[in-house]
Amino acid sequence: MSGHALLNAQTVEDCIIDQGWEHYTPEDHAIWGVLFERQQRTLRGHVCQEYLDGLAALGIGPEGVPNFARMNERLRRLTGWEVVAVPGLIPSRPFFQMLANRQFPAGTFIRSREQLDYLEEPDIFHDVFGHVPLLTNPAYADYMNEYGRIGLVAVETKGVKFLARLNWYTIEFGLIRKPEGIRIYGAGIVSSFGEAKYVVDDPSAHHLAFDLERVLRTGYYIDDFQATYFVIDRFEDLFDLLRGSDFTTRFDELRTLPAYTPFEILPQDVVVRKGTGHFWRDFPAT
Ligand code: HBI
Ligand code: FE
Repeated sequence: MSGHALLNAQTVEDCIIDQGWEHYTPEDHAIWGVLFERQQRTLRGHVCQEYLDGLAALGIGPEGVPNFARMNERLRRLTGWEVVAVPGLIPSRPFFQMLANRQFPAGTFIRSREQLDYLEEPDIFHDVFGHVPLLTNPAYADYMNEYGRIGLVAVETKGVKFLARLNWYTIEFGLIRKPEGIRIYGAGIVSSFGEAKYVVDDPSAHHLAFDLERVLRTGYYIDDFQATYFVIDRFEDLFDLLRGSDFTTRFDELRTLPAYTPFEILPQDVVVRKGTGHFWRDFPAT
């Protein structure tokens, strides 16, 4: 399917393609292995146990690019989710519709050896290694499903911007507090060598207790490490927050309120760790 056709794709059926697993080359599988091994080492002791349990339950390992059909046999049995192949970023409506159907859209291409560290668009390593393992966790799986359902409301009520922030600060860059310490669960961190090291080693960023209103009002930059990460206590809390909200009126209200920058700490914030801001010392004052 061409990029142009995809721009107008409005239905789930328009966006789903065949993974074509048999077409991956030995080099593709080797790149997966390099990424997998390196990231396993980086994440050890820093990623949440639910993530590691998911990897194991789905049989995702260093051998090569996962075969969606085989992975889906296990995933469907665990939480009713399945991974479907898409040609890259897809429009919001079919994206949310898939999540509402318990279908997770994943890209099929894998980065080249020259791009191991940075990519403009998510590839199969980000989508599958980053996102799919936690879909084996019932609470996380339900949250993702509810996010899709509310996303469909957002498409009709000009609320996608707010849901994108929620997605950013949970699914992509979320942290979770465990008895053993702060752990990573966001796919954008899990699948990134640089950001995972930064989260573990660098004291620059703030860690703030997750608050739905706060997150819906906080902007973000897509091309740098985060200045603030929001910390949840349990995956169940995310689902409960969404289910208890009337989002139609919420979006109307949110549009009238100013946004926060990713750099500031507000008087009402519950600070888990105050960052040094060192990484952004050259940023214009906010
Ligand atoms: N498409 N493949 C893909 N993956 C995404 O994460 C994605 C998308 N299209 C739209 C979209 N995300 C955003 O609209 C939401 O995250 C808000
Ligand atoms: Fe992602």
